[in-house]
Amino acid sequence: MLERCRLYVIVDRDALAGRDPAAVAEQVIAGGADLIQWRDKRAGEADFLETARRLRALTRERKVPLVINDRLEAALECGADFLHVGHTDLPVSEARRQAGGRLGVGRSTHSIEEARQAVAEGADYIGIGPVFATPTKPDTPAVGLELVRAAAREISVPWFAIGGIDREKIALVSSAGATRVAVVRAVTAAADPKAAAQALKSLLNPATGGMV
Ligand code: 3NM
Repeated sequence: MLERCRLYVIVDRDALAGRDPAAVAEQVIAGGADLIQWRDKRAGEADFLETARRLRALTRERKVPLVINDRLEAALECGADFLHVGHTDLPVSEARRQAGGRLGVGRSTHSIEEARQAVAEGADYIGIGPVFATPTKPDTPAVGLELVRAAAREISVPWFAIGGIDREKIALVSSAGATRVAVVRAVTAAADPKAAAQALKSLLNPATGGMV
């Protein structure tokens, strides 16, 4: 399922400027997003879960896998496909155990050592970043394109370059070897999220105009 995923869009409440997460997700999927994550670091549990359920209904209908950031209970309750954990959160194997095998697990990594460790722990996919400095994750320093090159050389599970990637910078991460990217602002904060997703997707797949 993840093998074919190229454009991963993280719907983060903080980037939406008050817009409805499900409405934005719908446009993003129409623009070609292959994977959707729901992320809200500040919402209360009930609020988070309510949106998670709406996103689950939408993504199920559109046949797009849903990832839940960080909240195992909500991921199980809404019937998500994956849980995404940060490097300092639960180890992948522990998250998988607590989910009783009902969720795939993705992990953020910020160095080649962390990436290797996540793969060894059995992550289904990993994030590699932040490639460029980003206000969406302000406390994590940029790792640069060298880590993208290293991942391209040796990481065997699907991996997504993330952090500060937009229409201009996507060419840099592609030429460093990334075939998958994850974004927040470049798509969900755009005036036209569908067009923004289409543009990124076509830049990832220049030969096919984004139809892969
Ligand atoms: N995780 P934007 S970077 C949520 O490196 C997140 O693990 C990162 O947002 C990591 O596309 C990041 O707006 C923020 O820069 C990505």
